Amino acid sequence: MFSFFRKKTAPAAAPAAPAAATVDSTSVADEVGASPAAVVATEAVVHPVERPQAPRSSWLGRLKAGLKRTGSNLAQVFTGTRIDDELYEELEAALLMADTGVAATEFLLADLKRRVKDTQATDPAKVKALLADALAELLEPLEAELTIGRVATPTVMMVAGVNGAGKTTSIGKLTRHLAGGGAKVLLAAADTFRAAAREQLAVWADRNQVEIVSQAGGDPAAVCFDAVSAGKARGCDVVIADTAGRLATQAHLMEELRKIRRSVGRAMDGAPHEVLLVVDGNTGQNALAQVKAFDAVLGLTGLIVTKLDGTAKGGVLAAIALWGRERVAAGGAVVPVYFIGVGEALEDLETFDAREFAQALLN
Ligand SMILES: Nc1nc2c(ncn2[C@@H]2O[C@H](COP(=O)(O)OP(=O)(O)OP(=O)(O)O)[C@@H](O)[C@H]2O)c(=O)[nH]1
Ligand SMILES: [Mg+2]
Repeated sequence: MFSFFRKKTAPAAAPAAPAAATVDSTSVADEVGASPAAVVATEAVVHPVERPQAPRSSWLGRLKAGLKRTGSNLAQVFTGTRIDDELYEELEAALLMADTGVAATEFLLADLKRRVKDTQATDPAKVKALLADALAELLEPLEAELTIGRVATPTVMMVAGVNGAGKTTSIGKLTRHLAGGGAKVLLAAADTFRAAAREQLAVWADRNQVEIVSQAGGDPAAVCFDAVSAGKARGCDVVIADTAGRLATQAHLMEELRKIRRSVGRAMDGAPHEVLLVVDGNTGQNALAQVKAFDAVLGLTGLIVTKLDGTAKGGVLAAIALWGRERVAAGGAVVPVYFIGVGEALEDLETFDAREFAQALLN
């Protein structure tokens, strides 16, 4: 089993990959109704590259800087000397301003009041610490490590999200960590319509020296089928499909995602093993709406929340966590936040830590 973001050193030498150059995908194409996908960049596959990892503390600084405004708005609430209705009203407003949403704000306020009562706190500064506890506890179920090779090999991941959420960039960053850890990665450019999208993914594949399956203007489901078949045939550890951005309201495009999911399942039993949604942390409550809508269509297994280094307010994570609780209460599984994005560079992807996040938010 492979576990990422824990493993800092690359293995000594990667076995040379077979120089497979084509995918025999005639039957594939027949099945999903498209011509075989072209395979590009098929040199020796895994070259674990040891790049210096940014220390976690500097990453946390960027997160804190991104969430600064929320932090100072929330901190302002606790500068008085009394714990009274006014404090709770100001806190409610600050949480709503931070994109926490009505339900999660109500949940946090009720939880906080309970904690204040239990601890008989009298100092607003103590209430702030109790809020950090309440928030960390709410967010805690979102913490999980993405593992590969646990269920099957290759581990097949499908990545979806609205336009510009940061899917391709996040895949590039993730690939870097996977390849850096010695995993053999294959990327599938399922955004077949835009040449720029294919090229963007190809650049990430090139940088990370991994293979990519890509095809101009073809059927995204066929490309993914071919990629998974190639991943199996070539002994890859991971296959990651980068899909085109779309709104959850575009029914035909959501249907296309379903089709991709199905064709991946036909290429390999049990695949996709991960269905990841990438959401832009700046989109506030809209991010929660995206999570719900994509989950309803695809059945999500994890999230990547990007752009938390910018003007994001961060509260939406609490809203997502509350939604997750309801999902679990209804018999579903947790949809964890595997990673958060805190910048555009390769190393700007980190695992989600509830306590750190709560502290960054209440900076
Ligand atoms: N600041 C910041 N920018 C990011 C982050 N993640 C992605 N971006 C930027 O967001 C923009 C869009 O990223 P893409 O990866 O192309 O987004 P996408 O979801 O693949 O977009 P489409 O394929 O067009 O739907 C790029 O300029 C990225 O550099 C992040 O964590 N922080
Ligand atoms: Mg993209």
